[in-house]
Amino acid sequence: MPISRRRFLHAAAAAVPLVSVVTRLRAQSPALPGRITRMQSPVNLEMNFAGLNGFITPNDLFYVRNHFSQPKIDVAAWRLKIEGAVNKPLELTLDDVKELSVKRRRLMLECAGNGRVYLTPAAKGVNWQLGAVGNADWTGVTLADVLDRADVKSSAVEVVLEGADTGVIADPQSPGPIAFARSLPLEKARKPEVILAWHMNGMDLSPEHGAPLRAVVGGWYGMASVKWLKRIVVVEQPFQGFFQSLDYTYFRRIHGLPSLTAITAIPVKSQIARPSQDEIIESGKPYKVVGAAWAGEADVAKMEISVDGGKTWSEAALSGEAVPFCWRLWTFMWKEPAKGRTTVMARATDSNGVSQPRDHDPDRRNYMITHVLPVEVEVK
Ligand SMILES: Nc1nc2c(c(=O)[nH]1)N[C@H]1C(S)=C(S)[C@@H](COP(=O)(O)O)O[C@H]1N2
Ligand SMILES: [Mo]
Repeated sequence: MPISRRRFLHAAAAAVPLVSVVTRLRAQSPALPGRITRMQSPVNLEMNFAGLNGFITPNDLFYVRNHFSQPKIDVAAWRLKIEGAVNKPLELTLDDVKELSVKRRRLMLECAGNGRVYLTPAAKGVNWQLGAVGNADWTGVTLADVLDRADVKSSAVEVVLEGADTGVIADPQSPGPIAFARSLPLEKARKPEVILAWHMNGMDLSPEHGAPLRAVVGGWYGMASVKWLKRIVVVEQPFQGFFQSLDYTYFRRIHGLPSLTAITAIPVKSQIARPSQDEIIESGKPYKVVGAAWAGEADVAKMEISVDGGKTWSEAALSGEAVPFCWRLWTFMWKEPAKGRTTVMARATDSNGVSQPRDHDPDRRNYMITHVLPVEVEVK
């Protein structure tokens, strides 16, 4: 059960010694509520992943990734424009958007730089630990329905999503302020897992998560899920914007030639929520190792844990049913932790038989960090 701030404050106010309140909360979840600030301006916040305690990430714990400062939007004046290679250009109010067929989708988001702090040598970019990932219920309309209304021309190849936030990039210097924008090939844009949402976990989308309307692109890294959506441009040539030709690219080998390519789908990955680094574990007592695993457009097929630094592996239990484009929680009972220092590791395998790599592939630059991460603990 999630620990609400109110419960925490209520217990504290009831004059229970704070130490015992904290101990009790930690017994349920080792992390107290709240996010970790990674950058003050623009605001970048991550969840404390050690506090993972449910399939859905509460809105106020859900990470925030901003490249520019949050735009101020007057919803009454706001319009969504759909233009470019369409037969019927549109300008929709939020109410117009809501008139289309309303869909609910459970989809997770992960920043392509999640886990960057674990790269050696230290990499450029926001130094996320494990918390730039979350899973939510979204309410909106499919991008496909919006595109159908605009009647896309047969010459179209991609759909560019443009946000209302703008800023100047220093390195390399941008031609003045540019907007955050990303494109989707038409094929992905028309998939049912791509929606334009105004509700997150049953609540109005908050300004930090992209109000009044944002894209959520299931199975792809977070940069595709453009917030504060203001314009959809259907194009007849692949888009080469900053956030997919310079930022958010990796080297794909074409006949041995490394070629900068836009990052898209999330490869298989798992993260250990508990224990965390340097946690002290009681010897001889069963310890429940918990975490989450995900696989982008595929499913998680197998989850394995090692409590001896990767020498031997045992299968962990996947909880519940697989929900497409969401993470899957897992648990592993470590029956008899033996005294000493040891390393816990987790490794997921997806439905295509692909497992997490041992090491970070340098072709991925400072993105797509999915290699197995060791968690060192002390058993006493
Ligand atoms: N307009 C706009 N959309 C954006 C971004 C942004 O900076 N501006 N950041 C992207 C990135 S890199 C990620 S990981 C997700 C994060 O969504 P969240 O802040 O709601 O968690 O939003 C994406 N959409
Ligand atoms: Mo991101």
